[in-house]
Amino acid sequence: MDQLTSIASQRAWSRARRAAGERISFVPTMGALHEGHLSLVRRARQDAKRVVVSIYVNPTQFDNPEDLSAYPVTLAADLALLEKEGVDAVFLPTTSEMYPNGYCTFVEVVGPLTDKMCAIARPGHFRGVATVVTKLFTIVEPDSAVFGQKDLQQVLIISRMTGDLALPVEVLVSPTLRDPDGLAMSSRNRRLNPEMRAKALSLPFGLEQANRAFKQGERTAVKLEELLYNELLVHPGVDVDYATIVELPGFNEPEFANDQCILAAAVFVDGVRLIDHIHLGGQSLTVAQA
Ligand code: PAJ
Repeated sequence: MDQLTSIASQRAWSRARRAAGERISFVPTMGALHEGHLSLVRRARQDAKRVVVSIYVNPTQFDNPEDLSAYPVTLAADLALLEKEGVDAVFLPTTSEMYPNGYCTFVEVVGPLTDKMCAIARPGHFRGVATVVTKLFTIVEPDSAVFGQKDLQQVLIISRMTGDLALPVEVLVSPTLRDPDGLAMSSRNRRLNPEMRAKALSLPFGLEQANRAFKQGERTAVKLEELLYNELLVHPGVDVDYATIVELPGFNEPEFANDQCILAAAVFVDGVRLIDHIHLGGQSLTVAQA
């Protein structure tokens, strides 16, 4: 597995592979890798002969400096996992190259995708994501890139941006991986002690309660959202950032839900921010909670 730390070396690596007629699939990450990330690597492997993974904790997408400094870094373990997956190259850029002194260029997606949910709670977050992903695409020059459905708003924004800017990258979406107890895997889960984790399970549990009500005929969006709030708010230390029903693909907030809708939420569990969503009418979640 090649480790590349400069833009020039990654670009040269990619160009040599493409000159040899090899397809490249790319998985951008911020490290602290778990099985969810590895499932994206496997999806990339199905798509292309060569797989590149980047590990970079992108400072411009953190609206809160404490969140950035608390972000877990586990590089040696990450590299061992990627090596085992047969990844061809890992790109480990430096901030001095990604954001050189005087950096002042950003990519911003506007409109319904960025006027609600995580965009409200985390001002500038998606601008940072869109900017770093655009830059990574121009460095790695992949044929395809794989993103997790777990970060649904993120992948919709990236798909939109890639299409709008005619970037020559196929955006692939991979399903959310969950731990056996039902919690969506996330690098932030490392910060949950057992008590916090039990509280965090109210998120997938509440989503499933709402999904069940939807399947039984409830369509009023606020009522479905309320079912989720009711599960979340009984736990001291759980703060709800948002719980919102949006309709795909337009990302509007309907008064009445239908089977094109998702219920998405972000919560703080004793200060740790977690997100999750469920497709209403879709597959049920099994959650280990009373
Ligand atoms: P990070 O949070 O490290 O996630 C990297 C990729 O893994 C994202 O596409 C995310 O959706 C996916 N992922 C995370 N948890 C997952 C799970 N449980 N199941 C499936 N996929 C999962 O998202 C980012 O990094 C950054 O914003 C990035 C795109 C790298 C830009 O900096």
